Amino acid sequence: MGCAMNRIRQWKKLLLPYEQAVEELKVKFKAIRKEYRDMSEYSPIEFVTGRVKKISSIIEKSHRNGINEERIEEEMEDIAGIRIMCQFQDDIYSVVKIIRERDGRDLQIVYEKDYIHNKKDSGYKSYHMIIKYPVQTAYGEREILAEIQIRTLAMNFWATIEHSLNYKYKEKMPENIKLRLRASAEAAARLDDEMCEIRNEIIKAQLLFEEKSNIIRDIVDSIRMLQSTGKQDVAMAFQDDFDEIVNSNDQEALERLLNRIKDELPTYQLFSNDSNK
Ligand code: 0O2
Ligand code: 0O2
Repeated sequence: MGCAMNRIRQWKKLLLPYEQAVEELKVKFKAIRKEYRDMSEYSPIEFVTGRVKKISSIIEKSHRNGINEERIEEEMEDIAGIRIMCQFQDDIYSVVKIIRERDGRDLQIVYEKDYIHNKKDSGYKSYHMIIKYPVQTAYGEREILAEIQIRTLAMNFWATIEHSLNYKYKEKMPENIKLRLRASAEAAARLDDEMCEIRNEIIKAQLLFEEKSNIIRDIVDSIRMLQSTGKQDVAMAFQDDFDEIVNSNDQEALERLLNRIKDELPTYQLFSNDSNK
């Protein structure tokens, strides 16, 4: 009993820094996406997920790959896993560039695997980066290994389904299912190529939407700010103007309104004076 409790504590102690690393890395990559979106710019990151490998999968993988239990931390590279999804294949390389620029700063790249240009026999396509990441723990700094997988939405759809079938059949996947999966991987790749063809059109539409929602956010914030500075009547008048045009498709009218409100805000004058210096 005591021995079993000890094992559980050992696993917990081993996995805690990985849990922290996954949380930190998720926050960092989500922040990149938010920054682009808030600036009405295109984000190569669509969404981010992360997980710590399950104890049962760690044990199974260590047996499969002949990793000694004492060497798990040095030799198992994906106990901490981050997955970054992109809309288009080109975005994957933009994300790779962003991560490379951080090499030697908050993370260290150990090596990279390009399964986009060299897809696996299964049909699997993703870009993998193995990194070293320092975590500050109650017991001091721990440097852990983590795997970042970067893929498109279509590749993610395929890989998620294929992974669950692999889990079911292990090494004994029936030949006809294997063939179908390979064919659907090709269909996913064709979908990515098609989307790439109309990439600019899609991005333009998305940016337009993002820009409009950012302007509306700024108008609402500014009217609230006007109210809090005591200019109730002016704020009410702007609110009426806003209600009139908010459902129209007239982005220029929204921008003009925002500028008129900004002119009434003393803080904005302060900012514009600063930027003129
Ligand atoms: P937001 O505002 O939706 O971006 P978590 O701990 O929840 O942050 P976890 O557990 O690693 O993350 O992964 P989870 O819960 O599977 O999904 C993480 C984020 O990815 C969630 O958003 C999901 O909404 C988002 N997500 C999952 N699948 C898709 C998808 O197919 N398309 C899109 N666009 N997003 C998806 P957040 O981070 O909670 O917040
Ligand atoms: P999880 O947590 O279940 O996703 P190995 O895993 O030993 O074959 P290696 O060198 O450790 O090989 O890593 P590799 O093959 O570069 O990438 C490992 C991870 O990539 C896998 O983790 C999967 O998440 C993903 N992956 C690789 N090949 C495929 C594939 O053919 N189909 C799918 N769906 N995913 C793949 P694990 O180990 O499966 O763990």
